[in-house]
Amino acid sequence: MPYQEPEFAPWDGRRVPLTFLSGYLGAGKTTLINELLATADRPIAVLVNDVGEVNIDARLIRRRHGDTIELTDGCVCCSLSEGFGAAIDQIRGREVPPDHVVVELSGVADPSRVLPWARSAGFRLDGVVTLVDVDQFAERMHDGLASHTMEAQITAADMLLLTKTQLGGVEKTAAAKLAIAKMVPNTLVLTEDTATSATLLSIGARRSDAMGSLPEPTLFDRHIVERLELPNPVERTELKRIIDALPADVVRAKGIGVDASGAHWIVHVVGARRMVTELPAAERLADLEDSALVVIRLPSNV
Ligand SMILES: Nc1nc2c(ncn2[C@@H]2O[C@H](COP(=O)(O)OP(=O)(O)O)[C@@H](O)[C@H]2O)c(=O)[nH]1
Ligand SMILES: [Mg+2]
Ligand SMILES: [Zn+2]
Repeated sequence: MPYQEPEFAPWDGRRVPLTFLSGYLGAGKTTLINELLATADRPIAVLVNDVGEVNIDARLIRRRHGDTIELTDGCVCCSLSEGFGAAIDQIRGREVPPDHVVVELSGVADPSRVLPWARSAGFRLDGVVTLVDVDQFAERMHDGLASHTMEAQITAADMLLLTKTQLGGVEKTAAAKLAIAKMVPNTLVLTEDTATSATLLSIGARRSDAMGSLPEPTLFDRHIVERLELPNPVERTELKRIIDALPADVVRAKGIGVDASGAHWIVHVVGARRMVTELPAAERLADLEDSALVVIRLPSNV
């Protein structure tokens, strides 16, 4: 059933600003949200969309931030529009609105396809912030599918944030800046050291205020999402061996493994960078009923 806009305006007509955080797989969206929340001095509701069936991001954010709603098992721009509508309804039903809503879009989402949600009754679009991982940028832009996705994300942005500039180094950062300036010469580009939560969350984008029509649910993106079961328990060295053996067409993988001593190991694969780090004991997930990796690949014949 298509989404039905409510007839009433909640909160005496006040509209809560909503920010979309976009950016390709592994760009640093969840990390940024955790940083924003750590310094936030006002109530922020967070919606996290993850393409895999295990929404690790939402679980990790919720550990620190109670007001987190997860949108799992599909990309909101392709297939999950009803889930998004339900989440928005849930917030709209509150007596006291949050000060701001931040939506982490999936790494394969085209933000322009979800913009109408930000103009739904009770909300207004503050802006689209797209993160660009300068360490991965050049390599991903050489792939037809990934570059198509990244271009859509960059073009839709009101503000761009370059991430991993230290990891990528001066040359990759400069090359990414140059390519982006050619693509979107009028869009403000920030780096981690120039961005603050105030700049990211008060863009005040001037776009049409009408709700507009939602696009038909279609598969915008053809990344392949798979689930790889992990042994349980699994030792750190074994996890490292498993991710090092992943094929080269894997652009992103993540998951949490638990070893025999009960330690939680979080796995991050972003392109060729493959990491296993220990989750602080305070952030362990009591509800971690299964340990699996979400593995995202590019189809080979694009
Ligand atoms: N060096 C570096 N690593 C980062 C930065 N931001 C994120 N990461 C790492 O990149 C990986 C993916 O980050 P995440 O926030 O999960 O990306 P998301 O998929 O866009 O939500 C994790 O291993 C992060 O620790 C950054 O600014 N610098
Ligand atoms: Mg994330
Ligand atoms: Zn999508």
